Amino acid sequence: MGKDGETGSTDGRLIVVSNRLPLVLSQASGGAWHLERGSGGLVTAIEPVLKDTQGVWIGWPGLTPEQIRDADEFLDQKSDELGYRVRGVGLSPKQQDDFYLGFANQIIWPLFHDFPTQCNFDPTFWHAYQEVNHRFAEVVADEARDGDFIWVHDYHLMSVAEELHEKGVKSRLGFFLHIPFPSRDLFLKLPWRREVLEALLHYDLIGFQSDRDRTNFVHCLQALRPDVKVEGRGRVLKLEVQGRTLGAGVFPISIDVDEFAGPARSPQVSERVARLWTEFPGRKVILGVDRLDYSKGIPHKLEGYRLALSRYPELQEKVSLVQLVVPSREDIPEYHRMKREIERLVGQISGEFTRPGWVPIHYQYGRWDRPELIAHYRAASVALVTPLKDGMNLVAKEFCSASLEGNGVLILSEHAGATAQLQEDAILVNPYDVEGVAEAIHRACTMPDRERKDRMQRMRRKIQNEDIYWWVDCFRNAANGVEEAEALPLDVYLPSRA
Ligand code: ADQ
Repeated sequence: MGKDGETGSTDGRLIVVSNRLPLVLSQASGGAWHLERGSGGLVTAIEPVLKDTQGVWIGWPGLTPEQIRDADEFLDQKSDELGYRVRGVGLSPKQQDDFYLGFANQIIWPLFHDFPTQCNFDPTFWHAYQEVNHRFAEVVADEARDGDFIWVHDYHLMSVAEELHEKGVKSRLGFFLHIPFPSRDLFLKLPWRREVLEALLHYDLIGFQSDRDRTNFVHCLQALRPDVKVEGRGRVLKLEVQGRTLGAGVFPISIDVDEFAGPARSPQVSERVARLWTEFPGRKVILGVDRLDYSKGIPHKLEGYRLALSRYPELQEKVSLVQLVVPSREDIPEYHRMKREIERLVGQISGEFTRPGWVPIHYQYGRWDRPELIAHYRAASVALVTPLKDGMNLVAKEFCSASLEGNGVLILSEHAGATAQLQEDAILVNPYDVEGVAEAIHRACTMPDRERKDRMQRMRRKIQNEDIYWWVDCFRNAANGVEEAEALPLDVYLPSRA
């Protein structure tokens, strides 16, 4: 369903399957269950379709199978209030370790983000992955009817369609990969490369964030399944697999623009923005917001900033970097090491450049609430979004949407999926090129006002036109074989254009 309530084009119900349910379940000491609804653009955009089709959302609410049995009745009651059904899948502590922290986050995540040396190819992780995908499929099969459309999300659940086919489920099946798909040479390092690729071919539609990812997927098919015929061009390619036809599409995910632009105008946020400007008098705020993850390239960014301050001394006392690092995957030792490395660099930069009355870097490890995040987006003159690799990167789009003054400059990694859409107007950098990042910081901080405004206006328009509602419609239409009314040229990023 479009944002303004236009009718979507599917017949049966929508069944969404994701590793996490978009809600947090907790139990008080007396045993009573409590539910907190999740937020975010994806939930906001999918909920109306779930309500409209009396759909179901299936996922792991952070509970064990025993706790799920206990919470089942409560979830059923809540389903009435939510307007769609929620079904929880329970995972034992061992499954949480081996499937989630193991296969998903120590194999697929690093490999698909180009960090093969971070991978721990422990075979027990693969067995847990299969077991958990099997368990998810059991719950989905229990819910599914023939006319339903089952939409599975992300790398945790690549084998669900295959499991469903083994159970004889006939509903149509879509899959969206939120993270990048790796190049052929990297994918071939996966000990279970054939199994994973074959599993994906069980979906009727496979969605990728960008043309880069889909091209990599097609190259992997050519290496491992040369019998698969690939036809067509544009948003959705046709794959012929032993008499079956499926689609491989490009659907760049986005945000609900009003969730950022609206609050950015509110008195609460406006007041906070004014205060931020007085806290940084006469200075430009350069903003970084990243989850703690090696794929986000935080140390590289800090090195680029350090070089900018020494190579362009006129920036000193005129800019401050505000870097928020959001805690994530704290159970994995590598993330602790990375945090120490970031804090060491922050300490060094502060020690090197701080002057009375000026601190070059304001580092925070924690979470901001929505108004605080939006106030920072709006107050910042420059956003430094420099992941080493990213499926999309929503921070880039959120910054543009909240940039009400319209004069923010986006410095964006060419390895983020968002680059395909924003390449004309962001300042693109290769995050591994520290000198290039330093130069981009200088360019952003000295860009004439007119140019900043023109670039930001075009990016805001693009994000508005291709928002999260557009994304949901695009995917569902493709799943229904509906051709785009207006075949828009696909945004493709090629470094030769930069
Ligand atoms: P992530 O790796 O989590 O997502 P990203 O797209 O940047 O990366 O999204 C981060 C989200 O966290 C943003 O929506 C942001 O607002 C939110 N966030 C950041 N700081 C916060 C804070 N302090 N408090 C609350 N929320 C905060 C994965 C892929 C990405 C892909 C998304 C969506 O890795 O490439 O863009 O999924 O498909």
